[in-house]
Amino acid sequence: MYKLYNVKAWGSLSIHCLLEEMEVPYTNIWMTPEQVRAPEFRDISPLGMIPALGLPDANTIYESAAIVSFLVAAHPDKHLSPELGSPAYGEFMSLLHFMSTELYPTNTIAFGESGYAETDGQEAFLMARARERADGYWRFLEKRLSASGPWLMGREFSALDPYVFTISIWGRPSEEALHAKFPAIAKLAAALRARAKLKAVLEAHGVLKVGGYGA
Ligand SMILES: N[C@@H](CCC(=O)N[C@@H](CS)C(=O)NCC(=O)O)C(=O)O
Repeated sequence: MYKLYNVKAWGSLSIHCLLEEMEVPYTNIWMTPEQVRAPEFRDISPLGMIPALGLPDANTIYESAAIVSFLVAAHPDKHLSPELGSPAYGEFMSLLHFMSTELYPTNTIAFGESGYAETDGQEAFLMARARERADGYWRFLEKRLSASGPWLMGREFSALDPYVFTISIWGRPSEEALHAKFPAIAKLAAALRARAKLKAVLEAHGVLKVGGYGA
């Protein structure tokens, strides 16, 4: 059985949604930010980060994109990605890695959590530049969704959708403001919130309603 190390409305939300959509057995381990930051947690997740997923053989994997890739490859019968190795799978992987290596960390900096700034002025500068860059990334996703939505892979819901949804709830200056700027992202978020399999999870993370993260 999988073990999900989970913090409310943190990056583990996307994996939590994926496990629910897949209907595979897992144990959910709710953690506080303090528990995540405790040195002992690094024995499980070496960078001290969420999400981390314990595998049935007791190894734990980390990095959200690696966890998504692992789960869709381990459970191809759940159809939460295009067929492994197909051209559409290549497109899926491009989007997944774009989101994990560009959008996610840029968003973290836009939040004021760069870890690079020494002064408030530097932090404000970094936040403004990161928000601008994140807007460009959202525009790219918005364009794709407007042309071939409602989901990131078109008509088929996939593991990419809870992933982008999770980043969108952290929208800056707010989720509402992100939705006002990017209507196709707002539409995806509404459609995801309407999925019966995800309601309980979203409720547990406090994000069933728009703006739940900042509330
Ligand atoms: N590259 C990592 C980033 C994960 C990440 O930034 N996680 C944040 C929560 S959303 C975290 O665990 N932060 C630790 C902390 O704030 O102490 C991934 O994609 O899994």
